[in-house]
Amino acid sequence: MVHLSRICYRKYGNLVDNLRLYVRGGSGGMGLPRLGGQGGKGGDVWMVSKKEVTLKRIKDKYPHKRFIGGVGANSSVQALKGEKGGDYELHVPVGITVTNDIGRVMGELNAEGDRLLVAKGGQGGSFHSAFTPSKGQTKHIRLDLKLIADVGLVGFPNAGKSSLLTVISHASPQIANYAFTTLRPEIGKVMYEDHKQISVADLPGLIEGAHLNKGMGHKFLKHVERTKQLLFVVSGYEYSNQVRELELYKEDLLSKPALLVVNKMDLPGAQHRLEELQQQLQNPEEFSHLLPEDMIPRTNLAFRDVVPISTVTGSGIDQLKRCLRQSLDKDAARVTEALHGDRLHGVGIFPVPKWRPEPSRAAQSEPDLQLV
Ligand SMILES: Nc1nc2c(ncn2[C@@H]2O[C@H](COP(=O)(O)OP(=O)(O)OP(=O)(O)O)[C@@H](O)[C@H]2O)c(=O)[nH]1
Ligand SMILES: [Mg+2]
Repeated sequence: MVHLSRICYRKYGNLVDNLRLYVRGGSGGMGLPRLGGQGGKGGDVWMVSKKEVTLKRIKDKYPHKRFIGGVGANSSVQALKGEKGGDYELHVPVGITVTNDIGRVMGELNAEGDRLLVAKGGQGGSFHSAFTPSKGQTKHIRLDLKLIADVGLVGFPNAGKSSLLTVISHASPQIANYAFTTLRPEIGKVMYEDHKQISVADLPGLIEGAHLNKGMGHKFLKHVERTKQLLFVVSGYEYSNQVRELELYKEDLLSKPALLVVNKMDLPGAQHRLEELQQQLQNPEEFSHLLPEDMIPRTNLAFRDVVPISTVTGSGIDQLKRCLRQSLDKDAARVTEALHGDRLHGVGIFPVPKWRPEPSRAAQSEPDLQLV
């Protein structure tokens, strides 16, 4: 059994990032023509966000994925106005976009306890409808997770992204010496001594032409969009091609904080490659002649840290975990301070700002390179 579940995990990955559901409001109750009685309204279907819920849990718990509001009570001699049918409340994760069948966004659930009405119950039968009740709304809706992980692994096939996830977390993605071993995102949790966790998404390899949908192309890039920070994994000098691919797809992606990991430091010649890479990062224009004109990144991406590692010997792994944590904590503090500032503005207090937004990467002339 354990073996079987492991096979399923391997094949399908552990992430459910979207779910399609059938929702229907309850039908209204029958009216009572003889006494002019009105049937009860059908129950509505609501999505309510809760922190502890995941899409995977919904999928496992409700394999039928059908959610229907209660039927309104018929009008009777004892109760001329029939009782309303019960509302159905489905608990969904925080950070969800809900779209209908034709792709129109119905709403977003961004904070614990947010509620969204997705299917209204039908009206009870009454004088106006010749005492015939109406049916509830019927819809297929789609739930999409807005953010799949704190950190997304970006790198060419075979760079060692899945190997890295295996050594920093308990996840066990498939590892093999051929391209495109990973076809779906796999999420691993990195644990820290203070019990804080950060989530890291192992993504399919990125190849040249991904912005034109080559390889896993757009599927890959969509996942990258839904992570807070990027961790580039290279085993040579290929980072600039990847930067260019992201840039060609959506320039905004490069405004995410990024770190660089140089993997396979156990292999012969790795130290020499690392030194060259450092020079390239410090003076990218000196190396631009090595790339075709259309593959030279226009944005000078400044990595917050550059960490040499080996997933085989374990060297540099603890450093990397520290850097990831620091980088996420830094941004979390920035967001909290910004929110705090906004709230004070709301009540008419204007604090002197203690932080300035980071200048855009394109505007930075010197890369903020720090080798650890
Ligand atoms: N020598 C050495 N080999 C490594 C290291 N890390 C990974 N590898 C090997 O590199 C190969 C590819 O590793 P994966 O982790 O599957 O690479 P990936 O980036 O996930 O590849 P895709 O899923 O195809 O994109 C495997 O044969 C690994 O054993 C390392 O630090 N040193
Ligand atoms: Mg992989």
